[in-house]
Amino acid sequence: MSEIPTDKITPPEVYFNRRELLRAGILAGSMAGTAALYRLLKARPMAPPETRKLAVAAPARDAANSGFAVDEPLTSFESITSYNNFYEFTTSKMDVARVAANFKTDGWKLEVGGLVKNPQTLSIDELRAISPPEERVYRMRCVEAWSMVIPWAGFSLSKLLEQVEPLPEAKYVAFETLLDPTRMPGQKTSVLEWPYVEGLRLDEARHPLTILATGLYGRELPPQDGAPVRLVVPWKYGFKGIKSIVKITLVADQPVTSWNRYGAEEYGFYANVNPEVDHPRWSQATEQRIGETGRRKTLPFNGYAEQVSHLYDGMDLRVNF
Ligand SMILES: Nc1nc2c(c(=O)[nH]1)N[C@H]1C(S)=C(S)[C@@H](COP(=O)(O)O)O[C@H]1N2
Ligand SMILES: [Mo]
Repeated sequence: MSEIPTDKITPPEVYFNRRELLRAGILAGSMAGTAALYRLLKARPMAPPETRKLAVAAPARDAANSGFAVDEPLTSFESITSYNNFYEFTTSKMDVARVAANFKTDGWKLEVGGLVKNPQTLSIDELRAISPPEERVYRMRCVEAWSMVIPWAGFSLSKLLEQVEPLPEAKYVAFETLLDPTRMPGQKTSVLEWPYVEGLRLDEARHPLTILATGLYGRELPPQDGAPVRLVVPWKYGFKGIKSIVKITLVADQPVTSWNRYGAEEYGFYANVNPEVDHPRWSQATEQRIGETGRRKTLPFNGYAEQVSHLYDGMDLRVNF
């Protein structure tokens, strides 16, 4: 916590929701309870705010109109970095930060190739040099029906694609996470097939809302959120946002994706947020915004319909879910 200015530290009762407080056996609002919670937080290894600060460009003036900044309260840094899905480390959300804490990303290389004119292998500094990190405040809706609002730092994937120049035969973009069970202990289990893979149609990948993020809350991504670089596609379920990417390949055919391979009836390739198409085992009509009590209505395309619905004109979204 030492590098966060004191005035930026959110009191825990603000970012832990009531259920978490009750589960911890602590009554919100009481002085004794608050003191006990501070002790609990000190005792458990918190999300590492030690990642370096990033220079993040202010959002464009028309940001709100184009969907680059959502006008809803931000989810706290602590919640974003302590409640995670990252099966390469553990399937236990509240433990990802601890298990991933020592994940080193020094010397990271991102390979971009396939059906392109200029294949490239980039360091993270070279990647950031393509376009300075911009702030993008997006809703994130997990398929499990919880959601957050996250201030990412990143840039439109389209800028990287322009640089490698896709060939006319390229129709999809395939993404791959690092495969290294010595550094990612969850890869010693077979909960998923490794490496984690994801994919987008080329026009989805080129949409200005689709970003490669290298930071959040003005700092480099911590390991648990996908350091050093992850995909963010705000109108799709969170699992499309593949973390710790080492490879991006332009391809002709729809690529295999991890969750679709795991269960095609439950997880489609498109995975656009859609309150009208339920998961076979639960409703997608509402969601739990982390840090709030009560539920919110889930919005078509996660609230980005104006920006993206045209990409799916003429498609049956119940078939192509
Ligand atoms: N490589 C990889 N990427 C992943 C996952 C994962 O397990 N492995 N989980 C996905 C899921 S299900 C979600 S909801 C988001 C969670 O991102 P967050 O932990 O930063 O909130 O990451 C996605 N990206
Ligand atoms: Mo998710």
